[in-house]
Amino acid sequence: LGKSMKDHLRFAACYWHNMCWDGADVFGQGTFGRPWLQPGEPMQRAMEKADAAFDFFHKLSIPYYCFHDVDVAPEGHSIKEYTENFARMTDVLEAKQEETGLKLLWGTANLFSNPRYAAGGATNPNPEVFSYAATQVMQAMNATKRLGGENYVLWGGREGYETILNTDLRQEREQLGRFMQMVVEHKHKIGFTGTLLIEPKPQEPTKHQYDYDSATVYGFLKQFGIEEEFKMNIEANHATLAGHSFHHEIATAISLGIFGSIDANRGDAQNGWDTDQFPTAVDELSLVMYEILKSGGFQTGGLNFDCKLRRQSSSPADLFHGHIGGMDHMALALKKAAAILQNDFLAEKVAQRYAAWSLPLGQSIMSGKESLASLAKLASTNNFNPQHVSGEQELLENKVNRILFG
Ligand code: ASO
Repeated sequence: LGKSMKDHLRFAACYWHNMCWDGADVFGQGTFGRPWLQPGEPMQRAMEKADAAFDFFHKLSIPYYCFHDVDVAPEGHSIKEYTENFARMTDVLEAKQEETGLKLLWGTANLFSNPRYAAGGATNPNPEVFSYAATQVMQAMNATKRLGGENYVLWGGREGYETILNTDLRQEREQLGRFMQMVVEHKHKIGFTGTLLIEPKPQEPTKHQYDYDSATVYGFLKQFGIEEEFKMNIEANHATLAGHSFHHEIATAISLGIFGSIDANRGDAQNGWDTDQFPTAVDELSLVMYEILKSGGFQTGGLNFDCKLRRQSSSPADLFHGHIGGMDHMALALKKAAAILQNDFLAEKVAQRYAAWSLPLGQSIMSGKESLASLAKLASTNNFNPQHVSGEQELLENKVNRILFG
């Protein structure tokens, strides 16, 4: 593998599902009753939450964590209060990181929970909402830089629309594009050396989300000339909601040169929405790890458990079981991926399949020397009668499955 297992498995736990969610869903109230989620003085509760969070992360021996601005600090009633609270909690996080040795995989801003974002943050018809969103992202980027964060994530939670009848698609895309350009400008202004990550997701929470999947996001980045500035944070469950497999989304992002990091969870076929279950599908995870290993492993990204307990499973001990199980499954997947890579019959078969493209005809086509007419002439002069190239799909699937399940 060229690296130790630990270097490949850059695990992170998230603040939001573990510390901020009480088990509430659209059909029922919270079931978890964590002390720091009870009513009380907001900053006091934020401090208790930070104590519990770092105690939990430390006991898990997980190397990284991730957070949104409003997971760690109370929003307050004004921008001033928001900024002060967040600055105070950034100090707290910094001290706790030093104490525990925990590192920040990425920070981000929540532009989707507050009612002001009901019609989007960057894509909102009101430029004042856009400006509020800009404030939050600037503060969260600054905090991420200060805390030594290795990446900054942008998930466009509410950047989408419910009906085209009241939506100016061109205007909203332009707004989102300008917003992302500002993020890039700010990154360079403050000298943040981490990676900017866009996280695609379709279907939810708005009926149509602009950042539908990897390929859509790539097209969007190209439109605004910022494709060199972003990589992607790919989530298993988001991939399946887009009608893809997790494997497909990772392989697509790698092939486009924009793979960055992972939100690990379980995207099983029965999911009707983003259920954020702990990852346990070893076969899918192995193929994902195979792609990542083959492409050289994680650079600044890692494996963030964007996972939550089921609401009937309120015991804090289950949080440990969920994460430990997730880490075990990922480690097993890494071993299986390494086994596929050793004597890499897949790479060999793929290379054989496309070998003709390195011969004179293939090279001449790809170097731009040919046209439709020149190829038509060549094909008829030489009386081309090409044979079908076998994909050997059954053979390869059986061989891979023997490693995964054998
Ligand atoms: C919560 C979402 C997750 C995303 C995070 C960042 O569940 O997919 O990574 O917010 O905004």
